[in-house]
Amino acid sequence: MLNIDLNAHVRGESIFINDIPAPVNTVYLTVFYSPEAHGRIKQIITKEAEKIPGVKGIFTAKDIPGRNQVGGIIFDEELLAEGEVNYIGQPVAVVAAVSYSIARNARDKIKIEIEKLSVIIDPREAYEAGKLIISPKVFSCGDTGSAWKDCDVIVDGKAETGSQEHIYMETQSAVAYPVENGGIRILSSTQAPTSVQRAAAEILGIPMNKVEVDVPRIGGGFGGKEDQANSWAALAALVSFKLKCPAKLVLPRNEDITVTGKRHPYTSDFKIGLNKEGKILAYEVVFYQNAGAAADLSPAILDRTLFHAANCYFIPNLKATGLCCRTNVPPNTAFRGFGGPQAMFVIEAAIYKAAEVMGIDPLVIQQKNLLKEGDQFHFGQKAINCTARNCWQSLDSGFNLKAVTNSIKEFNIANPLLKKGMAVMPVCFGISFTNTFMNQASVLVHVYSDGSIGISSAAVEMGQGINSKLRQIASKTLSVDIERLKVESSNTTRVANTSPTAASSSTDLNGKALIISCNILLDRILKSVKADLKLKENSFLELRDEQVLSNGVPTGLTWEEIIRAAFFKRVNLSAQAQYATPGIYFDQETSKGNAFSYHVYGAAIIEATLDCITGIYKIDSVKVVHDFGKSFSLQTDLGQAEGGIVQGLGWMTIEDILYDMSGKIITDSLSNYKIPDIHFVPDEMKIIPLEDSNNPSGIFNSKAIGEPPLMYGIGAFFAIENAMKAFRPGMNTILTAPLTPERVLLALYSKI
Ligand code: MTE
Ligand code: LUZ
Ligand code: MOS
Repeated sequence: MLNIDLNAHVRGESIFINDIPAPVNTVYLTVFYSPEAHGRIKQIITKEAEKIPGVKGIFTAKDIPGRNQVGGIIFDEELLAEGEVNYIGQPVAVVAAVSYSIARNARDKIKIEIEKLSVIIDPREAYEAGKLIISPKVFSCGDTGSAWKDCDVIVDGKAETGSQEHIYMETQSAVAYPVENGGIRILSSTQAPTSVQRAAAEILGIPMNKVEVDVPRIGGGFGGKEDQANSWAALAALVSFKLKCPAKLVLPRNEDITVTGKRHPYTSDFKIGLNKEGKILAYEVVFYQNAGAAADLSPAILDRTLFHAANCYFIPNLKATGLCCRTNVPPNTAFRGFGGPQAMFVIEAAIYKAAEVMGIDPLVIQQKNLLKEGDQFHFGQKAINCTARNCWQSLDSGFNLKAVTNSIKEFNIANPLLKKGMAVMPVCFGISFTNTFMNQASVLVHVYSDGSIGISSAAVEMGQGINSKLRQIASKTLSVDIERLKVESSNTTRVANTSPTAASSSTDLNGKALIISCNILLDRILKSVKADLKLKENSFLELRDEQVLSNGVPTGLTWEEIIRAAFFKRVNLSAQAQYATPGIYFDQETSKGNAFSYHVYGAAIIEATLDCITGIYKIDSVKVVHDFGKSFSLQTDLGQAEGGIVQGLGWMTIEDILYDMSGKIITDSLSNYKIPDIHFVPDEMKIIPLEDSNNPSGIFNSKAIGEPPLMYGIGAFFAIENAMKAFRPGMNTILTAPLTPERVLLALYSKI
C-alpha cells in the first residue's frame, strides 16, 4: 500500500504552511529572543524598531489579553518573558511588519537590558542547586537493598546520552486569521491541534470554541511539535487578534535549531548485580534528566524513562529514580521514544560493563535475562503475548549470531587498522500514552450522496502514513473501494478534544474510532436496505466489495445505489465515534498498573567498521527481526522502521548538540550539527517481520510502529565500542553517547 501523499510530495505539490498564499494584508512575524541564558529583564526598548517603515506593531508580555502561559503540564512557561529570562532564545517580543526582512531589520533595533544571573546547563549541577521541576520519582519492585548480598558480581558506573535536534523538514510554522465576532482561525504545523487551540484561547482570553485550528499535514514532527508548536501558533494568534489581520510566522532553520527544545540529554548512575551465570538479580539507576528551562513534557518523558528502565529484561529487584532537572537551555521536549531510549541505553551500558567485568560476551547476559510470557514488569504489568525471546531466536536463526561473531573475529585478525564490531540490541516498548486519559481519539465520517466518503480524525499526518492507514481501515471495514475515501485535514471544529498524534498510537486510537463509526454507518444503511427489500428480520445482509449480499447471495444492489436510496429516505449518513483504550490504568501514587495496551518487541544485529587511524566508522548493517503483529501496511511500516533506525543511529553516533558555558548553542546549523545522510545509511538494512505474531489489541492484529525501531540504533554504540576494543583491548570503556569520531579517536590514543 503506497502512501497517498507520495506523488505530491515527490513533485513538490503538497501544501505546507509556508506554501499557502497569504492575503495581501498579511503581516509577517519575527521573534525577538533573550540573548542571555538567565537574568532579570530591566528594560525592553522598542522605540527605534517601531520607527522603521513597514513595521505594524511590536508586542511584549504586557500586550497579552489573556494569560501569559503556555506550560502544558506545569504552568511555568510564559509565552513572552516578563520578569526573568531563563534560556537563550526565549521569546521576549514579537515584531509584525509587511515583510519578513523589514520585521528582521526592526528586530535588530530592539534593545534589552538584562541583569545577569548564574547559568546552569548541567543537570547534576541543577540537582545540587535544588532546581528540580517536580519531586524525585521512583519506580521499584522487589528489594534491591537485600538483593545485593546474593549477587556474585556487582558493577556500577555512569552512562550519558546526548541531546538530539528533530530536524523536521518543515520548521515551526503558523498562520492566524481573525474571524467574525472576535474569533480566530489558525493553521499550525502541530502534532496537537487541541493543545494549540487551548494555548491560543488562554493567551487571547477567549473560550476554546472561538479558536479553530486546522492542520492539513505537517512536514515531520518527531515529537518536536507535540507541545512546542503551541508558542508559535499563539504568537501568530496574538498578533492577528491585535492587528485584526492575518499573521504568519515561519521560523528560519537556524532559529528553529537555536530556540526550540530537543531530546533530553540524560546523565545516569547505575548499579547492577548478577549471579555467576549472568542472571540479573538487582538493578538501581538514577536518571538526571536535563529538562531545560521549563517543564514542557519533561515529567511525562521522565515517566516513560522509568517505565523502560529494564528494557526487555526481567529484573526481580529494581529501583529507578528520576530527577527532572531545571537548567538554562531551551525546554527539552518529546522526541521519538519519549525518554524510553535514554533508559534503554543505561541498562544496555550496565550489561555491557558487567559482561566486561565477568569476561563474557554481553549477548550471554542479554539473552539469559529476556522477558518471558507472564513475567512482571517492575511497574506491575504482566508481559502478555511477550515475543522478546521469539524475536531473539528468529534473529539468531535468520542471521546466525555465531557466524556474524566469527566473521568479525576473522576480519579483525586479518586487518590491523580496520576493525569491525557488532552488538545485538533487543527492544521492548510500551504502547499507550502513560497518562491514561490521553488514550482516546474520535473521528467524524461523512458519506456523501454519490457514495464518496470523507474522514476527519484526531490524527495529524506527519509523514508516518496515518492518512493512508485510515483509508485502508475504512475501506476494509465498509468493504468499499479505497479510492472513495478521502482523509480531511485535522480540524478542531470537526473533531474536538484530541490528544496529540504521538506515542505511536494514532493508528490504534483513531483506527478503532474509525471502525466504530464505519460500523454505525453500515448498520444504519443496511437496516434501511433491509426495510426496502422487505427482508425477514433474521436474514443477514452484508456489503462485500461494494455489493450487497443477502445471506451470502448477491442482491444486485451496489454501494452507490444504497447510499442514494438511504439519502432519499433521510438516513443519517454521518457518524461520529470516540474510542478509549480499555483496560489500562496507572496509579501515580504507587507507580503500579497496567499502563500499556501492549508492548512492541524486536531485536537487531548492528555491525560497524572502524578506521582506527581516523576514528571514522561506517555502520555496515542493521539486521532486525521486528514484531509488527500482523502488519496491514507493510511498506509503510518498513519505512517507519528504517527511518526510526537511522534516527537512532544518528543519535548514538554523529549527532552532537553542544552548548557553551553561557548557555549558547554552538551547533546551530546543519553544517555543524550532522544528521545521517544517505551516505551514512547502512548499506544493508534488513527487517524481517516476526512470524506468527498476533495482537488482539491492535488494528487487524497489527502493532504500533512509529517509535520502537529507533531504539535498535542503540546497538551501534556498542558495535563501535567493540570495534575500538578490538584495536585497543585495554581501553577504558566509554559509556557516553554520542560516540562521535572525535570521541573515538581520543579514546583510541589517550594516554591511559
Ligand atoms: N514518521 C515521519 N515520517 N515523520 C514524523 O514526524 N514521527 C514519529 C513517528 N514516525 C514521525 C514519523 C513519532 S515521534 C511518532 S510518536 C509517530 O510517528 C506518530 O505517529 P503514529 O502515532 O501514527 O505512529
Ligand atoms: N506523549 C505523552 C508521548 O504525552 N505521553 C506519552 O506517554 C508519550 N509517549 C510517547 C510519545 N509521546
Ligand atoms: Mo512522538 S515523540 O510521540 O511525537
